[in-house]
Amino acid sequence: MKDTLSPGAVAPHLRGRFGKPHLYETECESTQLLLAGSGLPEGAIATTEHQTRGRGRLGRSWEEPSGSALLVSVLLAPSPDRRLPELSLVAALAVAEAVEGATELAAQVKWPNDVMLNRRKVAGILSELVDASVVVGIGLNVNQSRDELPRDALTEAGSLRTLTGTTYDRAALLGSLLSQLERGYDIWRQDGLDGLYGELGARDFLRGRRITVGGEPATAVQILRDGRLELDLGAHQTRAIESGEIRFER
Ligand code: BT5
Repeated sequence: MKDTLSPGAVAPHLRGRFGKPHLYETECESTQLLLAGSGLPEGAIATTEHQTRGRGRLGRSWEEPSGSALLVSVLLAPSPDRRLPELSLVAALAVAEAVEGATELAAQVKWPNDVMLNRRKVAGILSELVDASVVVGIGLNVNQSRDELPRDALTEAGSLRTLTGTTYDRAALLGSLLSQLERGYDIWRQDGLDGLYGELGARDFLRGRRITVGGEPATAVQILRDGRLELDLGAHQTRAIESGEIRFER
C-alpha cells in the first residue's frame, strides 16, 4: 500500500499540539500558500503529495515526484522580536533529529537552512513571514530513487532511501518531526537558540570546513548562539554573517 500524508494517516502519529488542524490536498502549488492567510491557529499544518510550484529560498524551486517526499508547512506565531533565521535553524534541528530517529544515522544542519545526511542535502527549510505569523516549510526527501532527485542541485541531493536503501512511512516521520519541532520551538521561545545550542552545535555541518560565501573563500568556524555563522577569513580576521550562499569543498 502506498503511504500518504492525509490527515487520516497522520493523526495516529500526532503526540502534541502541532499538527492540528491539518489541511491536505493531493496536489497543490505550494503548501506554503495553503496556510498563508488561513487565519488558523499556531500548530496548524498543510501537507500534500505533490507541489506543482514548490518554493525554495530566493525564488528558487523545490522539486519532487508525487508521493515520495515529506512536504509540510507549519504555522507558527513567535513573538515579533524574535529573529526568523533562528527559527529555520530550530526547524532544521528538528528535522535532523527526526531523521536520526528513523535512520539511526547522524544527520547535520548545514547553515542556514539545510539538513544533511552523508554529505547530501536531504531536506530544506523555508521560513516566510505572513502578516503576524511565520509559515515554516519543510521538504524532506524520503522515498525518491536516485533518478528522481534533482541532478543539478546547488548542494548534491540525497533521500533517506538513496542513503539507507530503505523506504519510510512518511506519516510516521511527520509525527516524529512535529513532536521534535514542538519541543525545540518551546525551548527556543523560552531561552532562544542558547537552549538548543548543545544539540545544534553537535550537528553543525559546516564547522571547520573550507567554504566559499558568495564566491569568497573562507573557513566556517561555527554557528553562533544568535544563529549567525562565524567565518575565519585568514590573517586573524573573523566575521559573523546573517545570510549568504555557502558552497563547501567535499
Ligand atoms: C530550500 O531552498 O532548501 C527550501 C526548500 C523548502 C521546500 C518546502 S516543501 C514544503 C514547503 N512548500 C514549499 O513550496 N516550500 C517548502 P533553497 O536553499 O533555496 O534550495 C533550493 C535549491 O535546492 C534548488 O535551487 C535546487 O538546486 C535544490 N533542490 C530542489 N529540489 C530539491 C530536492 N528535492 N532535494 C534537494 N535539493 C533540491
